[in-house]
Formats: sequence, C-alpha cells, structure tokens
Amino acid sequence: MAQEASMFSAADVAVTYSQSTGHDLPVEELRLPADLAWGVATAAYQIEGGAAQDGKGKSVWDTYSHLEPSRTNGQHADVACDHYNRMPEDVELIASLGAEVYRFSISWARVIPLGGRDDPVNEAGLAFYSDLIDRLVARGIEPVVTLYHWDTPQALYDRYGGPLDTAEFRADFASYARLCFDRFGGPNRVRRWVTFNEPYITSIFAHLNGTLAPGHCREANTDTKTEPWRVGHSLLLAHADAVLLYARDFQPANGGDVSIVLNGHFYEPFNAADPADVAAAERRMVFYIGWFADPVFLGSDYPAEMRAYLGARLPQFTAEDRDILRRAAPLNGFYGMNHYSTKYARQLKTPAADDDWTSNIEELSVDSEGREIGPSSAMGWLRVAPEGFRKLLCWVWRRYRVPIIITENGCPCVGEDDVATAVDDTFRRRYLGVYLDAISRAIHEDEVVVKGYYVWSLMDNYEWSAGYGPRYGIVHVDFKTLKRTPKNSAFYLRDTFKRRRGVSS
Ligand code: GBH
Repeated sequence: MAQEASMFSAADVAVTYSQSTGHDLPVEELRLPADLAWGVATAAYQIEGGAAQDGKGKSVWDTYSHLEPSRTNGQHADVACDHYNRMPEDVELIASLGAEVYRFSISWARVIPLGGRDDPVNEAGLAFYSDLIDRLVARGIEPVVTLYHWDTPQALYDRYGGPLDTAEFRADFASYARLCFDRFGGPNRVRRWVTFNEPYITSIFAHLNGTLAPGHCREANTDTKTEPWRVGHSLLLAHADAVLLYARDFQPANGGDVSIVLNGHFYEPFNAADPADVAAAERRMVFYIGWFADPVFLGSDYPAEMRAYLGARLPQFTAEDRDILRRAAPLNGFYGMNHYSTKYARQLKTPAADDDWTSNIEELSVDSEGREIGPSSAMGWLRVAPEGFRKLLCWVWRRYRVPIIITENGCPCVGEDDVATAVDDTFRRRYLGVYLDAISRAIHEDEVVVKGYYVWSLMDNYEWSAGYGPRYGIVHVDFKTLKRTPKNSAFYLRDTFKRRRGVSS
C-alpha cells in the first residue's frame, strides 16, 4: 500500500528547532506502522477530583497534598479536572481527537475505601469505572487500565506501612487486582492491564527523596538505606502475583494481557573519553530499569551490579518468590515504557552517602565540554533529546525482547496558563514530532518492536509535588472554569495518525 507522502512538514520542524535553539534535530518523513496504536494517558489522582464523593476513601496523596506546611506547592487535587463529574464529556473529547486508546488508572481507595482484602468494596466507585469503560468501548476506544498510579489507600499505610510490608501488601494488592479483573475485564471490555506505574518512582521518590507521597525521607528519620529497596521488592512480587492470577483465572476467557510500566531516562557519559563515565552511563540504566525489568521480564534475580553494590540493603528472593518470578516472566504481554528525556551520567570519585541509590553517579544536563543534552522544556530536567529515546528503545529491546508500548511521553511548555497562548504549543508539537521520528527510526532501522504510543497527557492536570504549575496536556484546562480547550498538538497528533498508511513493522 502506498505510504502517505508526509505526516507533517518534517523540514519545517528540523529547521525551526535548529534556528531557535542551536540544536540540530533532523527529522525524516515519519513512517508510522498501522499497528502502532496511539492513545492519551492520565492517572486517577491527577484528574479525578471527587476526593470524598460517593464513599471514596483517602489515599496517601489525599493526606500528603494537605500537609502543613505544604509539600505540593500549596495545592491539592480535591477537585483537579473534576473528571469524576465530567467523565462523559471527557470521553467525547478523547473520541473527538481520534485517539484509539485511553490509558487511565483506577483509584484503589475509590473501589475499596480502606484498601484491604477483608474490607468492604464501594459499589458506587466500581460503577464509575464501569460506566467509563462502557462509554469508551461504545466509542471504539480501547481502555488500558493501570491498577496503581502511586495512590496507596491511606488505611493500608496506617495499618502496616503499605508496600513496606511485603506479605501484607501482596495479599491486599492481589485481592484488589482480582476485584478489578473480575468487574472490568472481559473479551469486549478491559483486555490490557498495567499493575504498577513506575515502581522506581514509588521506591526512590516516595521513600528516599521524600518528594512524593507518603514522603519518607532522610530528614524524617526513616531508614532510607533499606526502605526504598523493600518497597521495590514488594511492588515486584505483587506484580508477579497479579500476572499469574490473571493468567490462571481470567486470561482463558478474556484474552488480553497484563504487564508493568517502567520509566527511565537514557544516559550518555558526562565525559565520553573517561571509561568510568562510560561505565556509569550503562550502570545507571541497570540500576534504574534493570532493577525491575530483570526480575519481571527475565524472571531472574536483581542485576549482579546491584547485588554487588547494595549488599544486604537489597532484599533476597525466597525460593518460592524465585519460582513465581520465573513463571510470571514469559506471561508479561508487553514492556510499558514511560520516557521523557536523556541525561549525562558522571561517576563521582568522592565517597557516597550511606543511602546512595545510584552507585555514586551524578546526573546532569550538560556534559564535560559544556554541551547541553538538548533544548529545555518548562521543566529543567526534561530536555528534547530524541536520539537518546531511540537508543533506549534499542537498549530495552535487546535486553528483554518484549514488544514495547510507549505508555507515556510528552512535555510541558513555557507560558501555558493562559489559554490564548497555550493553544499555540509549537514547542510540544515539535517535541512530539521528533520523538515519533525516533520511534519510527527504531522500528524501521533498528528492528525494535513498538506497538503503541500514548501521549502524556490527555489534559493539563495535577503534577504531583509541582501542583498545577507544569502543564503536560494536549488539551488546556482552565482550573477556574474547568473548561477544556484542545491545543494545536492535539490536532497534530490526530492528523498525523489519521493519515498514517500501510507499512506494517
Ligand atoms: C510520570 O512520572 C508520571 O507517571 C506522571 O504521573 C507524571 O505526571 C508525568 O511523568 C510527568 O512528570 O530527578 O531529574 O529525574 C515521571 C517521573 C519523576 C521524572 C520525577 C522526573 C524528576 C526529575 N518523574 N523526575 S529528575
């Protein structure tokens, strides 16, 4: 079948980028395979609001966002985008953009207010998600459902520390997962599941740096030497339990699959001529991604580099755990990748802190020659570096050989509060263009298998500890009136994927 000549003006994107930033980011004509499903992504706490509506329980985020003094820019998500009360309108919005997939998350405390395996379920909360799924299916939009996007029920933290208690957390998560598979799964309903969004972030940012709920950190006198690794251990095993549970009790009738979403930057050496930095860049990805992906996709132990560096800080798998991981590994249907940017890695030579989690590596946006990794978005860490994305796709594909779905990719632009200027989001349109180009090259030139691309995010929302500051939406939200207005990048994606032709990978 003939390929559509041009999905967007490639030359225009490249020229304008290099003129405005001094960076040369060549873009070829996009060749996007017909089976690359495109979608929009959100997470429950970031958009729903309805914090105490219809019997919803509190999550650690409801608590954390109301702490005094504020650790979330003085803002909470009690209302957020009010998606809980505007869901039918939002489904129509997604349909109007031509998205084929909607990735959203379920709020655990909305469906089981206290979270535990012996606690009552909340039928009103279940009805909300059931209605959402029915509306998506009626519109021909595939629901991709995340069970856990950082919002542990507060009651489980109060009882036993949430993921700090591996056995209790596994038992409660399995019961919650079963409830969701049972109520929302089916051959014509939800067929694709994600257990955990970014376990690295829950482990490190929520239990070491303390910038995400529940905010365990050094200052709070917690054990940051071991707790992050214990949390990661619990999430990993709870994931494997859910994969086996789905395969045994649901997959035969429903089909579909379950997997996990891992985030990660690509790392280039700070000084490419220094072998220590070259090794550091590789090791940084092993500690960030291999930490979870080796046990999940290879069914193996934690990477040897991690065992060697972390010693007794890293939990051991029991013989039964190892068996569970081995059996679950081949059942993961895809590799969910959240990716935003690339960094430089520099091997530090000074002694590391006793709770160091990187093997003493510094992360930077500028290399030893003073070169920036790429133009900066509205967030300093998020640089436009599509070559790193392509290299990461190759790195993951070669190590794990599992079809990849990009479950999040996007960026915030400068000056997006005012809708009048926000709609003209040329920076985002170009970012998306060069990142799609990187996928296209990885597919066609590197033979990486990529099956989906979900943009972060459907609409501006509550950006965790940064509150309503950074806006990642392809749709603008006025947080006073809650009016939604698509930005130009939304039409760019709609038109790019609408005109996609043939050329299957
Ligand atoms: C994703 O997290 C989340 O899944 C999503 O909910 C969120 O809204 C979205 O990204 C946008 O942020 O220490 O230099 O790495 C991405 C994980 C964690 C990556 C915090 C950036 C801080 C900068 N992010 N991290 S850095």
